[in-house]
Amino acid sequence: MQQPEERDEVEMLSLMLLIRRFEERASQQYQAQKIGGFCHLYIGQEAVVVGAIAAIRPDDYVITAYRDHAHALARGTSANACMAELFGKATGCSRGLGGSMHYFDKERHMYGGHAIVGAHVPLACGLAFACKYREEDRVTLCFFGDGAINQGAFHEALNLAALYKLPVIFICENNLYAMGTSVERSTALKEIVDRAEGYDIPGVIADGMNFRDVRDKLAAVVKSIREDPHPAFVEVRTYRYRGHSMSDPASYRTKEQLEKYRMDDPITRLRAQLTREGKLTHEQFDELDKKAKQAALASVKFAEESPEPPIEELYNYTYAP
Ligand SMILES: Cc1ncc(C[n+]2csc(CCOP(=O)(O)OP(=O)(O)O)c2C)c(N)n1
Ligand SMILES: [Mg+2]
Repeated sequence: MQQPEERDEVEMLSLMLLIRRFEERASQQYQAQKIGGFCHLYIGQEAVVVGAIAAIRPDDYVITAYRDHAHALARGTSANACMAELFGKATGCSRGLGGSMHYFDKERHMYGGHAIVGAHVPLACGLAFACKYREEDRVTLCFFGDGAINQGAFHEALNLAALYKLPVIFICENNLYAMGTSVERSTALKEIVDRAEGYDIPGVIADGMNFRDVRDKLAAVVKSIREDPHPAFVEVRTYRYRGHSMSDPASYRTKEQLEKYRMDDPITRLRAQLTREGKLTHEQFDELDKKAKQAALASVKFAEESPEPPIEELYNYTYAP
């Protein structure tokens, strides 16, 4: 089987570029009022999900909160299906009925897209329990923000995961803010990773601006879980360049702070690493970026030309039959 470090890093860089260019287009289409409802962009955090995906197999499970475009794209859901979902079209990955916060792709084991902060953390335990019960060696990656760690559901889930030794990795994407509230104002602990210790779950910190650090830390955790099922916690330190959602001017933080993280951009960093090592030329990078931009643009055309879901669909899929 392919080992994580063998996953082509150039391919992973292209994936980060696709995510970034897709979201830039989504932002533009939102401003043009082609997209309704909420829309939370992931720009700046790309190395977190791409690093994590590089450490797992396609049959492992992924579940996340509402900042979910990147998680679906990283799992291989097409840019077309993702953009069509934002447009509320029938060709979207949730048939146009979910929108930005409720992406879903069962075939690729991407189990949402969940809008209630912390509510999907127990669901991750359910997914992991199912895998363990069926004696499969799959791991479940559960992504959530720094804002979720003070929710009751989060604590109940970690406790049960530890008791049942569930093969689940809790990945806290610590981007320093939950809406406009900084993590220092919401959380008494200095280091979020210490939350795991209270449940006897091993914890590790990864640099979310560095693809290789995220991939390598995750790969080590995944390896130990496959050998002997247990939960783990990874705090990934990252930053979102945009506001919480499209309607947030992000005036609660300084220009200097944003600039500091932009200078440490995850795409620029991986590009520089690969260029320095002679694995990527400037021309090749430009070509990858051009392809990502074309895919994002084509997804807008696809979404625009796709049909609306039929009105009879409106009340379908709300409850399981
Ligand atoms: C239970 C609940 N309370 C409040 C909200 C409103 N809300 C939406 S996002 C959010 C902040 C969450 O921040 P974080 O978990 O750090 O994720 P990030 O947006 O940084 O990715 C809040 C409070 C919600 N969706 N669910
Ligand atoms: Mg946050």
